[in-house]
Amino acid sequence: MVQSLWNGAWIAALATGAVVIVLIVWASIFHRKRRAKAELPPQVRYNLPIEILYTVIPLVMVSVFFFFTARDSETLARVSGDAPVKVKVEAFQWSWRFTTTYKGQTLQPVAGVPVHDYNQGPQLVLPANSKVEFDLSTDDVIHSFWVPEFLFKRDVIPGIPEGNPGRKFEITTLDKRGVFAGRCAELCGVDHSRMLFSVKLVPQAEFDQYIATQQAGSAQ
Ligand SMILES: [Cu+2]
Repeated sequence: MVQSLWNGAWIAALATGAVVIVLIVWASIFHRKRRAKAELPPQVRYNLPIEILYTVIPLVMVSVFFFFTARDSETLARVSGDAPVKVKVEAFQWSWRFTTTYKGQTLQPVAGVPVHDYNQGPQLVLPANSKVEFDLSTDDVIHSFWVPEFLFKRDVIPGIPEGNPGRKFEITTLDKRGVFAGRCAELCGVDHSRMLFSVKLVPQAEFDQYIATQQAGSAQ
């Protein structure tokens, strides 16, 4: 959905740009000032039909953009509440703490420190092709949770109380395995660029195994 919104916005912007450029070129070639004539060309001031056209066309264009953006962001912001995996994301200067809850079990948090390479940052393990609900919070400044491969980004804003729907979002993870880079996308201080993490997507069976080993580890 994000990809098609992005593509559609580019096509619309390029089409608008093409029309504008063609009109500019056409006007500058065919409506140059004639050397022999010094008088003003015909004026279109107070020409009601043309002024209505100038107003209506941009309004229609903006409305179309707005319609698709509002429609898609409404869908993207929806949280069903029935995601099997829930992740509490705590952003801080300058890393992340992830606490995963799965089937009623909450794992030990995974926390990181500022690093130069996302592979060294804290790693969030998630099942592939599964619904995951995120709850974002921070105690210091505004951060932004961003996994570029997910085509989704959400600001982490301090001061939003727990349970507020504005902290939550839900995605269905990609249907492939791999380790994907994650970063903070809001300039949040001196080590902002080192606020890196990774998301590892694994098949469901491997995720269950991971949960089991984590629980065994935390029980000792
Ligand atoms: Cu940050």
